[in-house]
Amino acid sequence: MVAPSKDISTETMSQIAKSKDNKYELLYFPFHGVLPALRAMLAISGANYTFTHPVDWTKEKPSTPFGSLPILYETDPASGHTLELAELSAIECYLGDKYGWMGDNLWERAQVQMYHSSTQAVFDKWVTTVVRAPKEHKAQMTDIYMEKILPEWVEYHEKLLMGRGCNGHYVGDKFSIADLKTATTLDNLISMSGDRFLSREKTPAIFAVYDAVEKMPKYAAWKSSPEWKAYDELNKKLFGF
Ligand SMILES: N[C@@H](CCC(=O)N[C@@H](CS)C(=O)NCC(=O)O)C(=O)O
Repeated sequence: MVAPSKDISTETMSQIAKSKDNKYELLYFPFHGVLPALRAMLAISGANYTFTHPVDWTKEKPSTPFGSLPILYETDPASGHTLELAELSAIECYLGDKYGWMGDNLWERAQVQMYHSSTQAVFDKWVTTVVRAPKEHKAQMTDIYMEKILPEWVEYHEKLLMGRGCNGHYVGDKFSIADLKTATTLDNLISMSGDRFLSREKTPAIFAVYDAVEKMPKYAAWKSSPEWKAYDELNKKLFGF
């Protein structure tokens, strides 16, 4: 865990944030958790980055902004100054802006955030309703998720992507963090529900997004790396998906 610089102005921070030559450290637990899209963003960015894990989380927690992970540390090699950014969606949008994955204008950016947020929500609901449910309510909460929450996300996203021409993108004809969030979340959703709701036959438009992301060479390389597989293994062992 790098110590963030506290004695520099927000103007200096903003200058540092503009550079693509900075070194990133992304701190999170050693499983996928909520990070598949964020880790993939760094993996495909071409940036200089490392993925690190807490050594003793109980001790480290109080010195983090909100007592939770992920946190992105970004160090400017010239000055040695380090910026610290917490909160998953804030980090994803920040990197999305930096690498051109937020659409091409203000309205497209808002649309990208809208689709990204809807998909993040369907995953977060799985965590809050099912993963964190007390043992005696788990089956009931799983039913609620499978009968209502997931099918609703599937139905609405399939319909809107069909309406956009089923071209593999949520906004325009360009890759964005909305596409990436759906592709990475789909791995989890399929792991939870098999082909009950999601398949190339039932949801071709959602799969067009998935396939477009999977075809990106840097993304494919990241997903077949030993590091990705180690996160996947621990995720399945701890959470079953
Ligand atoms: N609002 C935070 C929530 C992140 C979160 O829930 N992190 C969990 C892991 S997925 C965490 O840090 N848990 C450890 C703890 O709360 O002590 C975000 O979006 O980044």
